Amino acid sequence: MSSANLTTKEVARLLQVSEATVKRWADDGLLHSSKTAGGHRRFSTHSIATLRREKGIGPAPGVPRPQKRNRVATVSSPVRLTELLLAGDEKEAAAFLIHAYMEGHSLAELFDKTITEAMHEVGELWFRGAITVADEHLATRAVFSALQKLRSIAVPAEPTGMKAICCGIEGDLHELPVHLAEMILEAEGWDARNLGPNTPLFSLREMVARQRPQLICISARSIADLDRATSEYAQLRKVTAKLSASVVIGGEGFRDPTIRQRFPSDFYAEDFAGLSKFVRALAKRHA
Ligand code: B12
Repeated sequence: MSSANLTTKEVARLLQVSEATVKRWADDGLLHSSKTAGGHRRFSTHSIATLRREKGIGPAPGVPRPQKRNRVATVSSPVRLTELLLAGDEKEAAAFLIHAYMEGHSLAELFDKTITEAMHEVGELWFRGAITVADEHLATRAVFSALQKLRSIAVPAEPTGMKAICCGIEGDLHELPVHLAEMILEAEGWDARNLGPNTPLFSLREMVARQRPQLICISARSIADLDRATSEYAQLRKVTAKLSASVVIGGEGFRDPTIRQRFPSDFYAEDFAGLSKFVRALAKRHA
C-alpha cells in the first residue's frame, strides 16, 4: 500500500467482503472511490469509515480478522515507521499503520511494539543530538495524525455500555500514551473520554464524581510534584471507592514499586496489551 488510499483488495479484507462486493458498492455510489492513472480504484479511509458508521457494514464485533503470520514482522517494522515519522510523512505513516492493522496486528501490538519502539528511537536520536527538538516535534505530530486515520478504520468491539476517563498526570506533557489508552478502550467497546496530558488530579476527581465512569486511566511519564499528586490521588480514590470505579495507572512515572505504594490502583499497566486484557475482563465482570 503506497498511500492512505486503499486498494479494492485491502478494502475487501478490512470489511470482510469479496472484492466483487467492494466494486459493486463503488459502482452503486455506496463507497466513494477515485481512479489511478492506470484505472485502478482507490478508496479513502474516510469513505470506509463513513460506510461503516452509516450503514453498519464491516466485520461482526468480536470476529477476529484473519492473520498472515509470516508477513507480520516486516509490515510492522518500527525502523520503517521511525523513518516515516522523522520525514514528517503523515500519509505514509498512516498507510503503514493501516496496512499492518489489516495484516492482522492488533492495536495493542502496534502500540506496544511498533509505535513505542519508533518513539523511543526518536527520543534516543534527540538525546544523542542526532536530531533537533523540531525534528522530534514533527515526528510526534506525524504519529498523532497517522493514528487519527488508523482510528477511523479500526473495528470497535460491541459497545459495552461502560464509561472511562483517561488523562495524563499534572506536569507531564507526554500525551501519546493517553491517546493510545483511549484508542484501546474504544476498540474494546468502551465510551472513553480523553482529558489529555497535564491534568490536575483534583480536577479529575471532580469530573469523576460528576460523570461516574467505571474506569479511570492515568498515565505518567514522570510526576512533577510527588507529594501533591499523592494527596490529590488519595482524595480521588475516596470518590472512586464510593462509585466502585476501577483505576488503572500506566507509564514510567509509576514503574517504581515504592512510588506505586503511594498510588494504590486496581491495575498497573506495563503496556497496552495489559490494558486491553484488564478492561475486557472488567467489562465481562460488569456484564
Ligand atoms: C515526544 C516526546 C516529548 C514531547 C511530547 C509531546 C506530546 N505531544 O506528547 C515533548 C517535546 C513535550 C517532550 C518534553 C519533554 N521530554 Co520527552 N520525549 C518524547 C519521546 C521522544 C516520545 C514519548 C512517547 O510518546 N513515547 C511513546 C510511549 C508509548 O512510550 P512509553 O512512554 O515508553 O510507554 C510504554 C510503557 O511505559 C507503557 N505506557 C506508558 N504510559 C502508559 C499509560 C497507560 C495508561 C498504559 C496502559 C501504558 C502506558 O506503554 C508503552 C509500552 O507499550 C520520549 C522518548 C521515549 N523513550 O519515550 C522522550 C522522553 C520521554 N522525554 C524526555 C525528556 C527528558 C523530556 C523533557 C524533560 C525535555 C526538556 N528538557 O524539556 C520534557 C518534559 C516535559 C514534561 N513536563 O513532561 C526523556 C525522559 C527521560 C527520563 N529519564 O525520564 C525521554 C525518554 C527522551 C530521552 N531519551 O531522554 N517530550
